[in-house]
Amino acid sequence: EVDKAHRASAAGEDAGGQPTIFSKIIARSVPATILYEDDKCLVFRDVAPQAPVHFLVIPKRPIPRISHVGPQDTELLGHLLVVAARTAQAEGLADGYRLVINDGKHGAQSVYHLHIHVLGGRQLGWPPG
Ligand code: IU
Repeated sequence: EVDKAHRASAAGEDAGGQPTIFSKIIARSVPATILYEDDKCLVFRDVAPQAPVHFLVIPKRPIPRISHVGPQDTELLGHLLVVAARTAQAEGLADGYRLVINDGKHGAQSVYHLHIHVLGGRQLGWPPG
């Protein structure tokens, strides 16, 4: 099971063996509004925003989900958080914002390429649904 997940991850594929839409956004074969890019990550606006500002921070290396990470991912995950915070600042979210990572079925994850949601620009409620 672990081997299967690692093979899928290395290939940028979901559980069904298909490349995810986010691999296509990284490859520029599907358009997106890109806010930031470096050698390790890409930041783009969510196509169905749930707040006035809603963008996604994704690693270029296609880790399928947060529950699949290991110690080798520590530096990359830290980088994604720093980029999320810096992009939130650049987007003017001085009054605060929320980071969300959905994992698996109960987490309502729909795209199996790890992504950090950043939502802001309005008062958010708690707890989430
Ligand atoms: P989730 O955490 O896997 O549920 O979030 C996937 C997000 O990806 C969701 O907010 C979608 O609106 C978003 N998204 C996108 O921005 N562009 C796309 O082409 C697709 C999904 I498909």
